[in-house]
Amino acid sequence: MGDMSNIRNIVILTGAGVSAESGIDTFRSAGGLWENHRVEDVATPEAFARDPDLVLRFYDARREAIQTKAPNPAHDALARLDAGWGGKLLLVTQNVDDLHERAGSRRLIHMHGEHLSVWCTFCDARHRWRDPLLDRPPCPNCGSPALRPDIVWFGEMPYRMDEIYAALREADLFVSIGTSGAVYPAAGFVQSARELGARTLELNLEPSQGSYLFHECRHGPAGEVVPEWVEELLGG
Ligand code: BJW
Repeated sequence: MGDMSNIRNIVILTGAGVSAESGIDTFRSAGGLWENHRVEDVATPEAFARDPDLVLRFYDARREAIQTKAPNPAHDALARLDAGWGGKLLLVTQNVDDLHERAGSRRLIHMHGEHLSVWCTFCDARHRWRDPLLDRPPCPNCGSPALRPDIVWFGEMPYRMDEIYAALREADLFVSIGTSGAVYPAAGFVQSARELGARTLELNLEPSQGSYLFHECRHGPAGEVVPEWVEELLGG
């Protein structure tokens, strides 16, 4: 990966491809999650207002499913990097599963929310949550039946953007793993990182639509290319 001796601060962006080998569907590939659902029918605030049962059923099923899945060697490697890297490191995930934290990653931001969190639209509280929402359970804080998935839908602001851009400003290396680069603002991080002086690397199964924006690309399954890259970085 060229000269790595000057790398101290790292920002890593992950997407659905990092969890694919754990058996969690990606969004846009053939056979992907959204082949059976139109995005605008399930992943917008308008869809939730129009047909809350449809949206809640969709998320109840996925919340249940992720609890039966386990981290794969890509998650494990990123957790080893977090534990072993002396410089700054921030793992920004677009994923709403909890496999990074179950693998042991600590310096982690879920920019698109989490399946295992709910948000009360009445009192604004958030709670850890594993059960279905379809039967409208009361908010543990205010008692209102107003819980929704704590997921960032289209048109909503992703979480903790100030912290993410602050980390990008300090980054010497930006690495994008298993994401198609189709959804903004995450898809724009590579350009921001480059403009701010970072080296940029893509690890993905195949070239993404933004591959040309990276200094270097490595293609292959995350469960193989991520551990290889992490060992290189920790060993070097
Ligand atoms: C492997 C692999 C293996 C497979 N190993 N790799 C025009 C221009 C710019 C922006 C916009 C625009 N029009 C609208 C917007 C904004 C919009 C947007 O980007 N839309 C695009 C469709 C154009 N963005 C937003 O609305 C965001 N908010 C925002 O911009 O706020 C500002 C604002 C506020 C108010 C008004 C206006 C602006 C919010 C985006 C929220 C995204 N949420 C979702 C859904 C969550 C719900 C759910 O989970 O159901 O998050 S979208 C969905 O896509 C999910 C993901 O996190 C996200 C990214 O997908 P990802 O991870 O890249 O998955 P895939 O499937 O696309 O790719 C997988 C990749 O892995 C592939 O490349 C495979 O090859 C690879 N792969 N197996 C390695 N084994």
